[in-house]
Amino acid sequence: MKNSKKYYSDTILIKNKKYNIIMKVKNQIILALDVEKKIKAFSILEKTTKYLDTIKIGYSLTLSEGPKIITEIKENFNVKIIADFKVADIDATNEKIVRNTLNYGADSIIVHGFVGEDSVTACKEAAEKLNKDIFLLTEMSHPGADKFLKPISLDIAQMGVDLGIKNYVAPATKLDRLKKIREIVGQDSFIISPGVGVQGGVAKETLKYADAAIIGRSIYNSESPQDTLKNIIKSIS
Ligand code: FNU
Repeated sequence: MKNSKKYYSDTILIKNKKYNIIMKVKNQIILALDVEKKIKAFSILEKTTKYLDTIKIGYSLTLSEGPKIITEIKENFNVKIIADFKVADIDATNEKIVRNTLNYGADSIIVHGFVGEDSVTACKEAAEKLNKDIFLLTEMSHPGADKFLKPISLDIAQMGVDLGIKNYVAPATKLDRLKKIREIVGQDSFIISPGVGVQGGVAKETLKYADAAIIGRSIYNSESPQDTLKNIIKSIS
């Protein structure tokens, strides 16, 4: 699909051949639903799913409500779920984490790259067996990532390319880095970018290099999540 600005790919296997299914991220915004209670999560989703169709959930919600929250959200809302579990273990353990998470209904899962090729490959293969896909985390958005992750993040992106990974996470707070990562992974890859809003990133700037912006607190902590979301969408169109 040519317009990589609006889609991320999901790999399926047909007759042992890999194909990329293209999934749309509505309005190029992914909601990071880092609330801790189901009631709050559902309330935010009720207010926002008119304007978005992809959400990211992480440990905040899954540890307090249990992993079945993934299934429950899928049953009640028409959204794609990216599980932000930043998987970073040995290959055998990674395989179990990815398989279980995707079996709960997540459409995709975020995986750390710094653990290396064998660990990442285990995640990729586990996802592909379920006709799903992973996002490879290259560099992170917070200042502390500059010390250990920044020196290796471009190598992580290159490793992703070498492994045939199509979906990446790269920071909205460090546009020079995001740009470099885009150059490495190419225009056909799909980059989602956290750090817009509270962490200082700006959606419009981020989307010059990324395909979708991940936004959490600015939306779910605002008095009117739907108005905030509408304003962000207006700012990027
Ligand atoms: P908000 N997140 C991040 N930086 O912020 N997955 C990264 O480098 C990264 C992430 C997540 O600041 C973070 O955990 F790889 O409230 C949170 O869920 O907009 C979201 O992106 C940002 O949330």
